[in-house]
Amino acid sequence: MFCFQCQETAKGTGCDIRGVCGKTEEVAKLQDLLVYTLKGLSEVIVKQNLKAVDLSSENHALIDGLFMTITNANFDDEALEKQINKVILLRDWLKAKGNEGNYNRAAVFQGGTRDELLEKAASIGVLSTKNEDIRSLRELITYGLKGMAAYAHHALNIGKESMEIYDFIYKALAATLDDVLSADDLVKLTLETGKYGVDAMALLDNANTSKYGNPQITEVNIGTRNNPAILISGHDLTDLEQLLEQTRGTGVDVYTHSEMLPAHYYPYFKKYDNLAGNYGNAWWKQIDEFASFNGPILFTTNCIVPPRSEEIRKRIFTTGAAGFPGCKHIDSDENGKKDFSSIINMAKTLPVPTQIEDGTIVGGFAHDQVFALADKVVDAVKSGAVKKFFVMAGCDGRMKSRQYYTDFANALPKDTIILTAGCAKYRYNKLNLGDIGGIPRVLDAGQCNDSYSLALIAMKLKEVFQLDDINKLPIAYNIAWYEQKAVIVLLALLYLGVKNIHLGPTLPAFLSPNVAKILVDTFGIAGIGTVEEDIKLFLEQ
Ligand code: FSO
Ligand code: SF4
Repeated sequence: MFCFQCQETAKGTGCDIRGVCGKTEEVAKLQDLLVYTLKGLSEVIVKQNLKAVDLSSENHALIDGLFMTITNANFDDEALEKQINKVILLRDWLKAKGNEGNYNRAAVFQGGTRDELLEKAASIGVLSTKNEDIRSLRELITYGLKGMAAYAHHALNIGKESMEIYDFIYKALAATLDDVLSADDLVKLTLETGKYGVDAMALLDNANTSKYGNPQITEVNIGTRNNPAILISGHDLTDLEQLLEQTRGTGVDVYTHSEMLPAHYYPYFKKYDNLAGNYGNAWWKQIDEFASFNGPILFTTNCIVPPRSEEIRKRIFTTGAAGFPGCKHIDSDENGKKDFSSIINMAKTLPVPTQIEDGTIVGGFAHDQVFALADKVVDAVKSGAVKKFFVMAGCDGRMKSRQYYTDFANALPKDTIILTAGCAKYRYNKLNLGDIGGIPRVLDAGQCNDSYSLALIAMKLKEVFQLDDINKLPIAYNIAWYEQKAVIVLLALLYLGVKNIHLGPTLPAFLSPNVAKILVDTFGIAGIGTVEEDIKLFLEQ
């Protein structure tokens, strides 16, 4: 195996024996083969000039499959094998209907036994592209597409789709097989991926807000109540909605975990008095926090950490693109309905959650809410009460070096405001950094995809201050990344013209020196230094 798609990759270069995330060699190979099969399907669609609007099963298999290969989403070898075989069937069905073309191996290889699949996987992994710059760009695009697929998947669950996004994913995946394309061609495609990343985040924003309303400033309880409970993790709001409906009146509470926290900000969910609060912190702390939660846990997406004990494994359920061997997976029926009764029944038999924190945290500063406060924000900037905004969005992770973000937030001057989104927030959302004239110093817009809100806020400020360039705003970008959704967020920000983004705690291992240089020279991308140096640098910018 060889995988270097996330920030925690072994030795900062690549996992080659077993994933730091817990992915086994077998799962890593099946994931590689699934991506390869999707590339083959894409090539058939592109070469036959088919359009997403005339496809449906293929579109959904495409985004499901990509999502299943995101870091920490799906560790289930059987589910991955099933998806590979499904994609091969779809691919061959399209080939049989159209002209026999001159296809890449990815579009012609046949399935087989598990051993045959693994043998095939061994020859098509990341390292099979020998030129390191081409490899770097192909992977950068592929990872961006994985993030895009995750966002498109959530939007689809709410009934919103974009054929343009699907068409682009087919085009871009097929392009990663094309040996004729130069590094320059792939750089252009990388930037185009950012454009569709903006579109995917806009699609999901529209899906979320049209169904659940615009996020509002909300205080979320982080303590516990005295009822049996279910913890729901991941990003999918439709799963939360169904779980809340099914637990209503049963005496079972529901707590959000990690990236599900922002669900509390949506008006729609405020009617559920069984939505009790948020339990715990960012994904990687689940190792301890699931033990003290006591009740069942539902993963709607990543980030799953392999459970430490059989007792905890039995309490974990997965749905959608998430999966873990030995954990019950709950599929939807043909109408998208999921039956969560087994989780609810289990919750009733287990002890109530052990309280680990108390008090509240505040969030809900997505675009609409911030626009409503625009006058106050603009006055605060004009009067000098707010000197600078720091976009500190993205992900959290296990590395000790991420303490930097807590220290950075603590060390920021009191006349600065942090704009956050994603699970990165847990490094500073409980610090009590105070407020500036009633505006909290940490404004949480929501999940990682809600970085889109932060971009809209920046564009609104550019308009209000009548600037010709988004980079002239008093906004600095100090972003933490972990997995591939952060890659699409980054590409989207680059497409929107944001320069001088600092990315940490380490730069991606999949950037070759030449590709990294392009990002540095063209966009001013940089890593992080010490807190003191970086704050000085940012304040001088
Ligand atoms: Fe975090 Fe995990 Fe949301 Fe990611 S929980 S790390 S970027 O899945 O998607 O922010
Ligand atoms: Fe390693 Fe990250 Fe890949 Fe897991 S996802 S195998 S930790 S690089």
